[in-house]
Amino acid sequence: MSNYENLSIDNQEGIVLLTINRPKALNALNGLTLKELDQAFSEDLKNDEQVKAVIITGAGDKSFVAGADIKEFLHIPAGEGGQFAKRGHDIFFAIENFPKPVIAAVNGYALGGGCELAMACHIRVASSKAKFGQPEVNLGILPGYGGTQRLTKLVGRGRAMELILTGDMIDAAEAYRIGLANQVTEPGEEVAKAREIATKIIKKAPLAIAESIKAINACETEGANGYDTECEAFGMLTASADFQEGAAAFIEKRKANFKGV
Ligand code: DAK
Repeated sequence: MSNYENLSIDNQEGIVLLTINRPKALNALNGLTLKELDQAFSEDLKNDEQVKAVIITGAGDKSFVAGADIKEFLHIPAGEGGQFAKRGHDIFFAIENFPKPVIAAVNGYALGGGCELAMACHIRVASSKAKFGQPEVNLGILPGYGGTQRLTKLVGRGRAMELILTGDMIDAAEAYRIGLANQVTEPGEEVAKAREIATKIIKKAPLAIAESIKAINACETEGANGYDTECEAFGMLTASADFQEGAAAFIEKRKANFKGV
């Protein structure tokens, strides 16, 4: 595992708690933090067999991630913004397509790039103190890490239009009501709830989980036929040892012992 400056990684029984650790800047995503997220999701956590699930949260009790680091991205050379957006998209795709479950434990502000990071995760658990928003229009830009797409898919076109065009923040209860948050907890309990969900998921057959993530994501991938992806995945899984084990365990009325093959 790499040494990280702005991320802390704590693996407990296969569930990694990844904390974005820049509390003085409300955990804003600067270039180094993005680079470290890329390293974590494209290599370190992906290739580590001891890692079964990841929970992302923010350091401190005020903020998950208050956006991209405004002081830093102000200095992006004119004409290079599109390139920066593409690099950011690749990092967020690595999270969205991560083959093990990724859960956002949103402990406070999830604004701009922070809301986009939470949306790239597979599931979002929010503290009742959390606030979500895409305030980029206040700065003269638009969401640049996939927010126009993921928010629209999660909450629908009308609500995405309202949130992005007004730049308004919404609280956790409203995020839950519109489908942006999966669950809301008392403050301070969001990581425990995310851990409870992750614990449940990692008891299932790992290949079935990875293929489910892939097939669900295919629903929203341009050019992919999600039904074809589902058929292929189903074919592969019915040939897996874990399918034999799962079916045998059901018939023998015992717990399945999945091996991920
Ligand atoms: N960037 C940098 N520093 C930030 C920050 C941010 N996004 N958010 C907060 N901070 C810093 C503040 O500057 C302050 O630092 P000091 O002044 O103490 O040095 C410290 O964190 C504490 O913040 P506040 O004093 O403002 O705390 P409050 O409780 O008063 O207010 C707040 C909390 C979250 C309401 C406020 O901090 C705020 O409005 N923050 C900015 C929120 C925001 O607009 N976020 C969206 C940023 S736009 C790109 C792709 C995507 C993006 C950019 C580029 N490319 C492809 C190139 C994404 C853009 C965004 O996310």
